[in-house]
Amino acid sequence: MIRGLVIGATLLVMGVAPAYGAASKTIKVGDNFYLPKTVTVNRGTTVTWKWPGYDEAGDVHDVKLKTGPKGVKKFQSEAASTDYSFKRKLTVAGTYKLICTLHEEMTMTIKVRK
Ligand SMILES: [Cu+2]
Repeated sequence: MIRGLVIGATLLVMGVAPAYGAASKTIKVGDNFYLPKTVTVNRGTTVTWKWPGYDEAGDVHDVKLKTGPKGVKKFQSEAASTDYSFKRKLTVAGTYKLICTLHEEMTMTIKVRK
């Protein structure tokens, strides 16, 4: 009886493991670049763009979805120079092209796996 409960509990934990291990990826926002510039993630990954802290504050940047997979709503962060972050959970597979609207050379690509 006890043994059965333990196995049941173990299966339950395994069953919820994917949600527990939900992926995340952080992108650094610099002058004038995103790092990394190209990244591949699993579907459902939460991507966080992180602006520098006060000590490393630079120019003002934002991040905007220029083109994405069909059906994905465009998004855009605030424009900020420091102590800011912006996150988006990417649930649709495909290629996401992002740009800083203040610096057209500042681009990045995210590929979301199927
Ligand atoms: Cu910028």
